[in-house]
Amino acid sequence: MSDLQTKKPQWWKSKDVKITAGLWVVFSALIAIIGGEVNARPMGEAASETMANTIHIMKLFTWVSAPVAGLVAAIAVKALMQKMHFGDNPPPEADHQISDSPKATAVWVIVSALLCLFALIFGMVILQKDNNTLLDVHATDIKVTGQQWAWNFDYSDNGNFQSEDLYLPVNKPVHFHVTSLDVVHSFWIVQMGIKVDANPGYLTETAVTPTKIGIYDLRCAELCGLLHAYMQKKVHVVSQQDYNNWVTSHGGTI
Ligand SMILES: [Cu+2]
Repeated sequence: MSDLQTKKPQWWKSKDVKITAGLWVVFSALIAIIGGEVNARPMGEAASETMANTIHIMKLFTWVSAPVAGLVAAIAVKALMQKMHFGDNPPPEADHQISDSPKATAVWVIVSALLCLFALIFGMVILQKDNNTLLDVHATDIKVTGQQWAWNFDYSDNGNFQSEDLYLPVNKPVHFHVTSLDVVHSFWIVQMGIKVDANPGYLTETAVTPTKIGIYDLRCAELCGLLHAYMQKKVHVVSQQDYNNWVTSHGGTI
């Protein structure tokens, strides 16, 4: 003890700190890779900029927060490895170097505040980008009606014909006006990263620009009764020419 009182302890040179730092690096890398890369893979390839942004922001936030989670995990595991106590004697008093240190508290508070600010600002920029499609006056308007357990589409900009199939032209913004005839459903185009509740008596809105020709999944994302799991459809994203042909073959106009 007398040594500690006369000489400032160089805590960062202690074996405990070195082991904790090593664990911190390992846990941070594991959390970043599993949380970011592995989790993003089952989401599939993005079929819109909205989805690409969603995947990007999910990976970025995971990478940024991984060192925080990694540090907590490292300290917890190190404490569990070391502070086991056997026998009848009480354990020695804990060392309060970090919890009593104003410097450590300041670093923790400032780093947390900066991370929150980063998440807030970056998230708002992405949200604003996504909302731009909603305001696009050239977007194709489609009314979406959910009911137990099917989806119907009114192509209001193409002669107002109705269809049970959802066809969209590639690289053209689409504005969905969503409602329900019975209970609450949720309109979710998985690979395009858009989802909005379908409420009876109300219109909710979402918009997207499909960027890849292909067949994608539309699912109901709100438990809506017995056959909820089957309330799904395919979304066909086609070229403008194929879209025009499909519309006219269903009695619509271009
Ligand atoms: Cu449902």
